Amino acid sequence: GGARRWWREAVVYQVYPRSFNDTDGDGVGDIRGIVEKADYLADLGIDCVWLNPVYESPNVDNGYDISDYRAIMAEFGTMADWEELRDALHDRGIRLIMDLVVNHTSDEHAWFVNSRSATDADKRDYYWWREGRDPEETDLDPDDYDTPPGVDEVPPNDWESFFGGPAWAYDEGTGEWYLHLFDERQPDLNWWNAAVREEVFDMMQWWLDKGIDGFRMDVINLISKPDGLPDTDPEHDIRTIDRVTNGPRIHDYLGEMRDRVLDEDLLTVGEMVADELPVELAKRYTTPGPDGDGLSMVFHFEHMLLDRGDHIWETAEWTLPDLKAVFDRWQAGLAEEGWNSLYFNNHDQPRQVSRFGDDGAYRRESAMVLATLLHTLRGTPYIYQGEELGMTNYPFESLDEFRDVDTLNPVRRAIDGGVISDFDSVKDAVCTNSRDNARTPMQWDDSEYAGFTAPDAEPWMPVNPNKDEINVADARADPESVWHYYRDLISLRKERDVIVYGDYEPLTPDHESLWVYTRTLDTESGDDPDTATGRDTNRDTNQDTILVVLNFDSSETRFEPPDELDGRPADVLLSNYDTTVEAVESETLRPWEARIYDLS
Ligand code: TEU
Repeated sequence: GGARRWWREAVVYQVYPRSFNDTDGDGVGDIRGIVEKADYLADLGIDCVWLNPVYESPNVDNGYDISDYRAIMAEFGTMADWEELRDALHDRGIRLIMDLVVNHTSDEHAWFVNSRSATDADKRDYYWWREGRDPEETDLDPDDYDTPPGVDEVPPNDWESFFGGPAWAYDEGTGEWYLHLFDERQPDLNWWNAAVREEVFDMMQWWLDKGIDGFRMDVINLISKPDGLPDTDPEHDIRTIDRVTNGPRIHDYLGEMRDRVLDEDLLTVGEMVADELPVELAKRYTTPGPDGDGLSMVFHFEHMLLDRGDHIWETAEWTLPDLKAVFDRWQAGLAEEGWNSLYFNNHDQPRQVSRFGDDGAYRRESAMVLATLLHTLRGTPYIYQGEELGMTNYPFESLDEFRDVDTLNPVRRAIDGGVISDFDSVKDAVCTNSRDNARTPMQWDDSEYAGFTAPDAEPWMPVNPNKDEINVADARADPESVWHYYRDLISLRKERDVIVYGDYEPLTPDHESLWVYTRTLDTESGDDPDTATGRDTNRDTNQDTILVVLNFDSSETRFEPPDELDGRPADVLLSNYDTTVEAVESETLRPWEARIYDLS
C-alpha cells in the first residue's frame, strides 16, 4: 500500500455548501460562496476539496436525495458556477471530488416517477418493488405500518430505516411496497438490474469528463441487497444494518465500476456503514484490481460509534484505550495493503472538540491534539469545514431548532410511540449526538451572522453564539490559533515523507491519558516511495523517524519514554505549547499538550 499517489499525500477539506458561504442573501450557502473562498482554502494549504451533494434535489436530506444527477440545485447556483469553482480550485492546485449518491435517489427523480407509475412501467425494476404480506403469516403488527384503510398488509420484510421506522413504504397507485433504507423519499436503487448500473457508470463518466478528480461514495457498501430480501434474525442478534451491508454482489458491482470508470489516479473513498467493518474487508475494498475493488480508501465508523448508544437519545462512555485500540487495529490492518482515511468530523458527526476534546477551558489545545493525531497517523486526513477553527457543538435548546431528518424522525417517532416521554428527558443526549451540530454556518467573522450571510438575511440554521470568539478573521490574525496550527501541520506533511508513508508503531496502548507513537520510514529500502517529486529526504541516516506524544487530558500527565528512545537526541518539530528539547526525556506534559519530535 505504499506506492506514491497524490491522494495519499493530500489533505482533503470537506465543504458542506449549504453552510459554507452565502453570496446571494437567501440564507443558504452557494457555489459562488465557495469560489469566493478559494484563496482561503489555498492559504490553509489543503490539496483537495470534497464537495457534499450540489445536485438538483428536493432537500429532504440536504442533497442526499438527488432528483437529477446532471443538474445543479438552483439554491446553490448553476452549472456555470460549478465550472467556475472547478477552475478556481484547479488554478490553485486544489483537486475536487464530488459526492456520489447511488444507493438511492429522490422520489422526484425521473426514474422513480416512471417506476412508480405502473407495475409494468419501463423503469419499474430500477427500484425494489415487492408485494406486501398477510400479517397473519408474520410476526409484524399491521398497526406499526402506514397503509390506507382497507389495506391489511405488512411489508415484504421487517427491515428498519436508518432514520427510524420501517424501510418500506406502501404505494397506493400500484398497491406494492418499495424499499427505502433512508427516508421514505429516498427509494433504494436496484443494482441487480444491469440497466441501473449502466446509468450510474455513464453518469460517473460524465462527471469525470467534466474534470473532477474522484468521488466520495455515499453508503456504497449498501448497494448489494441480500438474496430474497430476508427478514432480520433476532435470534442471532442481527439488525437491519447487518443484513444490508457488504452484500453478496458488492465486489462484482465495485469491480465493474472500477473497470468501467475508475483509475488509480482518482481519489475514491467509499463510505462504509457498519457496526464493525472487518479490516480484512476494507483491505479488499482498497486494494487495486483485479484482487481488490480498487477504491483509494474507505470511511469506517468504528471510532464514531464508541460514544453512541443504540438510539440518538442514548450515549455511551468512551475511554482513550478504546479509541486507540480502534485506530491501532486499522493502522496495523492496512499497513501493507490498502490505505486509511483519517477523520473525526464530517457533516454527519458532532464537532470533534466537543466530543473527544475539551470544548471549555482547553478548546484550543484539545483541538490541536486531535488535529496532530489525524495529521500524523498513516492515512489521508480529512478536515471538515470549521474544524480548522476548533468550532464546537451548538447549544440547542428545543426540538424545533433542529433541521435534520435523522434527528427529527427518530425522536418524534419515539415520543409518539411512548418510547421516550418528551424531548426534555433526552435533550442532553440528542444535543450531543445530532448531525446538526456540524451544520451550523461557518464562522468567518464576528458580525451578526458570522459573515456567512447578509446581515438582513435569515440563515437556514442559527449561527453558534460563540462566533465572537471563534471565527476565521480572529484566527488568522492570531499566530497561536487553531487555524495556524492546522496550517503548520499541513505544511509539515508536505515536507516529510515519513508522515505520509512511514510505519506506525503505538507505544502506550493501555495508558488512560497518553497516546504516544513513532512513525518510521526506511529511506533506502525498496519500500521507499520514489523521491522524484523532490521531497525532502536528506537525512543522514537511512531512517526517518518522528515521535508523537499527545496528552488527552485536561490535567498534567507524566510521560516516561520507553527505554529504546530514552535520551535519544531530538528536536520538537511542532507543539501547541512553547517547547524546546534536546533529547527524548521524561516530561510533565501540560493539559492537552501535543508534541511532534524529530528523531532523525
Ligand atoms: O450517511 C450514512 C449514514 O447512515 C450515517 O452517517 C447516518 O447519518 C448515521 O448512521 C445516523 O444514523 C450518508 C450521508 O453522509 C448522510 O448525510 C445521508 O443522510 C445518508 O448517507 C443517506 O444518503
